Amino acid sequence: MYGGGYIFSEPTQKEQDDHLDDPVMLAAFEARIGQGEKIEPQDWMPYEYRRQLIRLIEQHAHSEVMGALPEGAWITRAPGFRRKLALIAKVQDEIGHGQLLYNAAETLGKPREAMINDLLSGKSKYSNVFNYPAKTWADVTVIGFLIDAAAIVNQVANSKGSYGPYCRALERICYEESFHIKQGYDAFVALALGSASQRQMLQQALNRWWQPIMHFFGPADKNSVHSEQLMRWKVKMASNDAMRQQFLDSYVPKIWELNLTLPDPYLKKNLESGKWEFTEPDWEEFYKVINGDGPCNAERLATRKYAEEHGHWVRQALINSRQQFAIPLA
Ligand code: FAQ
Repeated sequence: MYGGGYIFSEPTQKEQDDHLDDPVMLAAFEARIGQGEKIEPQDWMPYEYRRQLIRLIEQHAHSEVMGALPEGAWITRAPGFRRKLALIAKVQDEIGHGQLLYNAAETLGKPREAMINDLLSGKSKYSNVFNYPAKTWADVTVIGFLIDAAAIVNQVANSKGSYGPYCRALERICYEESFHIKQGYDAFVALALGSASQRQMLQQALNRWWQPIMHFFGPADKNSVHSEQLMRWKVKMASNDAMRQQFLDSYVPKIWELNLTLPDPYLKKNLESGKWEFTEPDWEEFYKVINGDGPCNAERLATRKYAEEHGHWVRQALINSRQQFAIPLA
């Protein structure tokens, strides 16, 4: 266990009912959200708002930390010193994003130790995309360009949401992600304009990642469990389908202009509706992956557990030195 086996106790049913049954408090809360006010940690909030935010921010934090693993494995193999430096900086940033997001989730009352325990035990989810292997350098460029792009679509929208600490964390994350996407795009274009074998390697990586990227935005709206409530409370600022459409709109043309193809013969923009049409991705595969049975889930969790266990002495040394020299908490 991390941090001495801290177990987070969920509020009791009575505590939930006490809040949910208070229509005056709930109406005042919803009015504030309607007026575009930010909700801050000390403010009253319905149990379900708190619970949903913890779930979503925690999953997001885990995704950043787990998301560093596929690219992190390529630091020693990045082609050339410039790419290596950029990749090291990016991977470090992703871990920093995890830190910002764990801080935001902690403001809602769930301690970080409990979040890490839930990640390591498999109780908490993290993004589907990080359970696939980065087989070649081209996979790293697809992650750096298109996964970061997908993340930006989601995060820019949600940074305008209702919970202050999450929005502020997202704003800062978006600044850094906009650098990441530049380095990802640069590396992606370098392969696209490179030799025949570089183009082939890129095309194969694109084919491998397309479906996980389509899954990234979550199930179709009609099957989304949480969207309706999260959108009403302005935690999610657009639905899964709307974000997927926005991503397709912005990035498919950038892929096509490099004369690359996407592995979906039905992908096209319907000029009348203005909507992208595509083959429905395999949702069975999606649920398998997010429930722990994807190609790399076991490997990723084992790597994370190894880091937790072998990093214990570092955390302990930091705690000891803080106590010894009375270093204030940042
Ligand atoms: N992966 O009812 P909905 C990044 C689950 S950061 C795994 O539609 P919701 C940076 C969902 O949790 C990437 N699970 O869910 C980076 C729920 O399960 P639950 C992460 C998924 O919450 C780049 C169930 O399906 N970004 O990439 C996924 O309304 C490069 C039902 O679905 C965020 O976390 C999925 N893709 O909408 C790092 C942003 N989709 O909890 C390194 C914040 C759905 O009931 C390198 N999160 N599920 O057991 C969100 O905006 C939302 O949570 C969605 C899902 C949009 C992901």
